[in-house]
Amino acid sequence: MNIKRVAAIHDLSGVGKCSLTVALPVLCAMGAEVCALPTAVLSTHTGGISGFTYRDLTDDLPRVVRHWASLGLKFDAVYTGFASSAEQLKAMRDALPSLRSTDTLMFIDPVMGDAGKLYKTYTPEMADATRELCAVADVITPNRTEAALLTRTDLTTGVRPEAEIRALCRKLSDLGPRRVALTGVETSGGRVGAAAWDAGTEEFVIHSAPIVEGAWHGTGDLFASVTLGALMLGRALPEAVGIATAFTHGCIARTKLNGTDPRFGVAFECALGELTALAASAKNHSA
Ligand code: PXL
Repeated sequence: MNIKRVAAIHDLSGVGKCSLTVALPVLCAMGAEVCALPTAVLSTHTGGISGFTYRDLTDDLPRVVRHWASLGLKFDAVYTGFASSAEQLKAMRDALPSLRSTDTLMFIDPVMGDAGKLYKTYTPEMADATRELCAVADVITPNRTEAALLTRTDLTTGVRPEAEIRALCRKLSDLGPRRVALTGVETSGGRVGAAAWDAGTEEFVIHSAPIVEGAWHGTGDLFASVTLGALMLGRALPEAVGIATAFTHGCIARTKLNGTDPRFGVAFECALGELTALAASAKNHSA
């Protein structure tokens, strides 16, 4: 079986499971080869933890990409997330032609902020550069805050009419990507989940699970990584979003039960076998 290769361009935060420390195990469990290109190295992520160390790797990105290109490497997906600078986001865009072939999936998680605020190290210039990067994406996975920033609309919260969520997804796909997975979508009955929108087919679905009160760090990265893994196993976006929503909810619920500090990420490790089983069943179907 042909192993899919992903270029994962995110930060490496040593503590506080997010970004590469989530993307690597999740995508490997789903049968992909992950080539990591760190955008920064931090002692911890920046959400709710002070005193973190931060090494900006903006200068390294073009050099790594040049070396990879010189080796003739091609990627089935390019997966980007948390960046260090507007310059680095522009460099990601410039790097794409040498990383992609005609059928490479450009999967862009426009990481910028949450709960109505930019992350500590993000600037308005970085938000503009992220919007420009989304123009070359096939799939984007913003949360509600990031969707508002990308579309330059006001953030709305709580349960919203389905027509409003669909219109927001359409605005996001108007920026360039044909497919959108929008997270943090609340539905009635105390549920939250994600919408999947395909501007090509106009298909729109919302998958949700019960809300578990709390601020669950790294769950956007977990959701995006599982969604990408499922797409690479041949699932369509609506199904991939359903898988990622259920998996993310399971990890959050387990973390709540465990009672660990939510700033340090959710308990996903013991559930990686579920993702491997999914990959094994895809392999059996295609065998
Ligand atoms: O999960 C998003 C994220 C990724 N990387 C770093 C972060 C955050 C959110 O706070 O700080 C370094």
